[in-house]
Amino acid sequence: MVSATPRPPTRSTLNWHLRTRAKAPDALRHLLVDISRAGRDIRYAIQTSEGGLSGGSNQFGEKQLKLDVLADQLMEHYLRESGSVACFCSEEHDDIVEIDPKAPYSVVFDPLDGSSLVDVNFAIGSIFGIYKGSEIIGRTPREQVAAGYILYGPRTIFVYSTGDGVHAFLLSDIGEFILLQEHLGIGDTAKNFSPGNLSAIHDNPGYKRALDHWLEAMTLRYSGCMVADIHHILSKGQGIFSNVGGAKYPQGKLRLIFECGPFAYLIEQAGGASSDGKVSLLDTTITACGQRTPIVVGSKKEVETVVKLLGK
Ligand code: P6P
Repeated sequence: MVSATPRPPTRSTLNWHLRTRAKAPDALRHLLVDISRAGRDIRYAIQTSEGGLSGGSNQFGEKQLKLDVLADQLMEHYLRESGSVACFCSEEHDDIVEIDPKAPYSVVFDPLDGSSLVDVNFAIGSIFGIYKGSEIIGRTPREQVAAGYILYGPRTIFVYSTGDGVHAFLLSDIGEFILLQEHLGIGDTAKNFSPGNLSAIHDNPGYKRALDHWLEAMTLRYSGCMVADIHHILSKGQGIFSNVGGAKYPQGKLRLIFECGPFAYLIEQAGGASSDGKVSLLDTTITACGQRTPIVVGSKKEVETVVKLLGK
């Protein structure tokens, strides 16, 4: 007799979780597994490729490392191979890349966030967001049907949400992502703070007020890689991450489309909050690939406190 509720296999794989827990449409399930395969190959490239500059620059004028280009090529390869991608927007491409307008999904991604930290052997990551249809500009991050990241640290972790909680998987010895934790949650109060673009305190008095507030009773946890720093919040179940405007980056350093939007989706799915200093980042309209936005994400009560301090 076939059991009514599917029992988890001995090792709950990402594919099993997407099919039986998330109940993701097949095309989305396959796309997420393909993105995880790109992550598996990017991790191998990080561990085995030579370092150094590629000689090129990205749309932001940032010098590209050979690894930036390779990670982008690997992600593009798997997106094209999936057959499910209408177009994509990558930090390493100047504009949106069309693939197949009849395909069901569009993907935004930062193929290797924090890549400048690879030579100091810090954890770095890939970030992605998925939208239904072939349009990205004009959408809001709330319209994402999935978002996630792959963290390349001592362990390689794949984290995703399709709108029913945030779930983490560990890359196993045989190259499969095996379920590590379901429904990661974020409590309302924070003990740790992760302050990016900290030089902004010199010309953003609200950010200086927030820093003084954090230094009173909280503990700094900051690596310089957004993926690692926000994974710290999801893993510990508390914390606050920020990167807000100052003289050098008036809107903060981070991009809405492939950094802040996916993380706002994940953090709010885990019970936390996100803000651009005024409203939830999920409700910010995407107007351009290179659009930057202030970001404050993490424990709900702490985000509320910091937004008040920024706006005073
Ligand atoms: P800051 C890495 O280059 C990155 O894009 C994010 O991963 C990280 O949070 C931020 O920049 C670091 O900013 O101001 O600390 O150098």
